[in-house]
Amino acid sequence: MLIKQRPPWALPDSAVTPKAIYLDRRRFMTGAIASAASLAVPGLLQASEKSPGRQALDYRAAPQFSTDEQKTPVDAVTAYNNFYEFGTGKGDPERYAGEMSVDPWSIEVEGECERPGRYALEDLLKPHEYEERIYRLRCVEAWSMVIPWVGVPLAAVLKQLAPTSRAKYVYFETLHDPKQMRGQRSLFSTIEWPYREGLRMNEAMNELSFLAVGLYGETLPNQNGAPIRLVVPWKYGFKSIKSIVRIRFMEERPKTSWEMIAPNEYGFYANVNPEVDHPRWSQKRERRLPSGVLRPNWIETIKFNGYEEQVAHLYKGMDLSRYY
Ligand SMILES: Nc1nc2c(c(=O)[nH]1)N[C@H]1C(S)=C(S)[C@@H](COP(=O)(O)O)O[C@H]1N2
Ligand SMILES: [Mo]
Repeated sequence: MLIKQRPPWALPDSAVTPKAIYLDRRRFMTGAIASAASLAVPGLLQASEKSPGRQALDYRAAPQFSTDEQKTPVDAVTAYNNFYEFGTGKGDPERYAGEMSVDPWSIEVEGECERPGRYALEDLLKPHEYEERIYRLRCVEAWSMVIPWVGVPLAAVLKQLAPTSRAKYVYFETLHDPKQMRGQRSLFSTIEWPYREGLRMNEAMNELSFLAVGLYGETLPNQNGAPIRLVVPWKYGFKSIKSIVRIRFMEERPKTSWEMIAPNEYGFYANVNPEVDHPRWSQKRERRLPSGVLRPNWIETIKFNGYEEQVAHLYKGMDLSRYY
């Protein structure tokens, strides 16, 4: 296990969550009166109503990975999405991701590791305790959210697979199944399926890298990448690949989807950086959702999305305007 020190930006969960919800969450965690708790907690009830198939998860809060910023309401988190497998409109994933079946689910593990093979998702997750982490998510399109994820540290899962010393990168793929994913049947898609992403090994092992299986205390809605997706909070959202079916340890840097489409616009690193503009728009500011025409809610973008202290050391000596 990593030994965690409380970083200075940490706040206890009780400071960012209304007290009634906080108290009820404690009851949830001890497994007591789950149904009574959901009646008493409007936030959770709302989440269940949105996606009737969602299950409550057992997890412990990880307050050292929290923020005092306001969480984005669950309605926005689950209705304004990027998941091109179901279409390019922000509402398409909520509308169509229900056409994907996520149970049973397995992940193929391959490449430079000592325990390759096909793992049922439950088996991969069994050794780990779920935790909640409230992270900012900053899309390259200049909007952002604050999302309470539930899941496990990526490092813990990768260590269990025993990468060899030749593993310098880890690569991920999303499900490719045009029968279930209507966006993959589209003739106009720019993405060469499956959706692909990757991290350098030391980025993947960083304490912030996370595999989410839930949000707002319940299993992930399909549109957010059920049953398991990556969350890399200091990078643009496209790195946080959804509905993962393959993990490959590699010696060479993998080809990743957005870099394949437009390498001059989307780099492999994709670290949030207000000093490096996208060729077609500024990255200095972002719309914090919910945002509307009358209240666009523009805020300043922060380098590494505010996680500089945890990750800046990974890029020492690198020219971030070249390795964007
Ligand atoms: N497989 C897959 N993963 C994906 C995407 C996608 O289109 N397909 N979009 C990415 C982008 S651009 C963003 S901003 C985030 C959005 O995550 P959310 O919808 O849960 O907010 O998912 C990322 N993961
Ligand atoms: Mo994005």
